[in-house]
Amino acid sequence: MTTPYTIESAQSIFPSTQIANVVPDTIAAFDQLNAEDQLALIWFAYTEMGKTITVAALGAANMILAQGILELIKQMPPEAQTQVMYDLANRADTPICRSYASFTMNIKLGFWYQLGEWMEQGIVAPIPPGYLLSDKAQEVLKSIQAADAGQQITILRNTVISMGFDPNAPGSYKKVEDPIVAPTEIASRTQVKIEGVTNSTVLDYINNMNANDFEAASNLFTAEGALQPPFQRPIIGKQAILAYMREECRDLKMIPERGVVETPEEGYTPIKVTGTVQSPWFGASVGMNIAWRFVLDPQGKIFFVAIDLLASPKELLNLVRK
Ligand code: ECH
Repeated sequence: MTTPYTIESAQSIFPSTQIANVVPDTIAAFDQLNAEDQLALIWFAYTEMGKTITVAALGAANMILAQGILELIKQMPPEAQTQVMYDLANRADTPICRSYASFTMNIKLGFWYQLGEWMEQGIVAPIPPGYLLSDKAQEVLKSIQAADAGQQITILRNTVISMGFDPNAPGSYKKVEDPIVAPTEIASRTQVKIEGVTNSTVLDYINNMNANDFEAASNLFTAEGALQPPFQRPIIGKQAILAYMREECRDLKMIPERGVVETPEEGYTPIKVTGTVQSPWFGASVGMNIAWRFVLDPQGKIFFVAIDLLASPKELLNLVRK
């Protein structure tokens, strides 16, 4: 049987959606900088943001795995501490860089959060006071400053994720596993309302994600369905999607606002929804403007969904089909 969509063609539904290109552009420029500049730049960007991290997010990450290495770094002389940080930024092949690469996203973020605290307290070598960024690094810092808060934390997160030395294929999800989180009890779950969308698959998807019920959320996909996170390639297949959700989707708060349902083509229905999402790290203090672009199959299963980080809040109102 022929279907009107392939995963590739589904990627370009709702083509007028404007995504935050500042994120990949800034990351590409950041990657060109030397390690010293990279670390100092992150330090300036992070401290300037002045957004407090919700320490609950740290508790949820399985920090035991990083604790040994953090203690090791704490005991080192300052020059060695600085060297470890340079190695991480340079993706050098060292034992610490290999361990770091095996951490889940949340442990990597928790690891740097801890080092940042210690740098501030003088327990770990700080960025030298008065450090002067190169002209190129200044430019990168400026583009981060010009981005909105959701874009800024995405840039920060992406710099952290790519540090260390990963001997496996990038983006492989056979990491050290986080403990599986128990879904919210049925009685305490929230039910979203989306202006313009009453489709039950879409509502179930959001409600299950908000309840950390990743079994149920991944079961809404077709066996070979795909989920495409912002600036990433699609993750294909129900099992891979479940593994991804367990690692990266814990305690997200999705607040969809409005959407549009297109007329089905051979039973396949494109649906676009816009709204915000909050991460456990920054809670309600940073709402990321996003779009979900779904393609549902004739049985109402998710054949494809792309999540886009939007270029501007104005994009929240863009429900144009073509
Ligand atoms: C210091 C200086 C030296 C170097 C470093 C430092 C420390 C940096 C630190 C940075 C911490 C950054 C953090 C960033 C957190 C970002 C979280 C984001 C979350 C986005 C989630 C989204 C979810 C979307 C999705 C939806 C779905 O429907 C499907 C799944 C999914 C300063 C020491 C390094 C400490 C904590 C951006 C958009 C809606 C795709 C997940």
